Amino acid sequence: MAVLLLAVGCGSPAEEEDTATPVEGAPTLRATVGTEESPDAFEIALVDEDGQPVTELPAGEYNIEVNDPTSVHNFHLSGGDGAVDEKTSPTEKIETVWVVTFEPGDYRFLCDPHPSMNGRFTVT
Ligand SMILES: [Cu+2]
Repeated sequence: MAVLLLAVGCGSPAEEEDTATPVEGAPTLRATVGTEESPDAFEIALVDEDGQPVTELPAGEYNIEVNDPTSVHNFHLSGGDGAVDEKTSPTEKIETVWVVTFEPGDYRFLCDPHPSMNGRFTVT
């Protein structure tokens, strides 16, 4: 049985089975739930490299740095008619990287236990 460890304040994060190797040259997005000050805050966000909320993206491959520092929320990203469906666990605190290929279409992200925490964007 795999034991998942979250390294806190440590230079070498534990390797997670579902942590992908970031693709060089692919844009990086950041997916977060909660806030730095308050991990349990009812906030969810997907931002680009400049920290701007994602509303529209060109299709292609992306690295998504996921930060889910809370055991009450999760981050669930899906869309593109099934092109992408990735999520963290609501009960698990995790930092991970997803490598996804966005096909044109509508996408949304939400917290499954609190679906009013959500956002959407379009890939063209
Ligand atoms: Cu939630």
